[in-house]
Amino acid sequence: MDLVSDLIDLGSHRTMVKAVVVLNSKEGVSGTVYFTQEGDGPTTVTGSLCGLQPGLHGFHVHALGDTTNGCMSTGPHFNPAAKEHGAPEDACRHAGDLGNVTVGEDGNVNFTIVDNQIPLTGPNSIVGRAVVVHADPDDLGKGGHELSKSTGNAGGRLACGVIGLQG
Ligand SMILES: [Cu+2]
Ligand SMILES: [Zn+2]
Repeated sequence: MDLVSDLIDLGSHRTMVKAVVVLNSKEGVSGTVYFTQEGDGPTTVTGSLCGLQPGLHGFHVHALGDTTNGCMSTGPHFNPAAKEHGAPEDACRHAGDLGNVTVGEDGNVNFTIVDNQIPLTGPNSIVGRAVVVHADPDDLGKGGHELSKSTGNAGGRLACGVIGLQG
């Protein structure tokens, strides 16, 4: 089935919204992440990243689409419900808490995440905010570090980009 007939099948009250972010960094990390959402359903996140150290890297939506000072000006994790940091599957989490991506020995990762807290429309839309990939694993709020409940102690901000609408 091609894209046009897919859109028609969704009907007038179930529209498909798409967004994309291109990530880059001085450290040589790059990648592209796509977002799609049908109606009020979950958002599917499909990405590929390269140039990372093997292992786990924290992966979040940060509140601001401001890269005037690189990834440092993208603000904290997107948190419209004013909760503590957590795992994607936790009831208590920031909306932007997408957990970790697991990078292979070749420095690359391809991943798909399906999540209910990162809509592409409405008051809590993530469009215009930033995706950030971190240097270290996100401890998902459970590491006992003073930063666990705010950032997951995920370390430096290696790469980021601003989420924009896609046609
Ligand atoms: Cu982050
Ligand atoms: Zn968080």
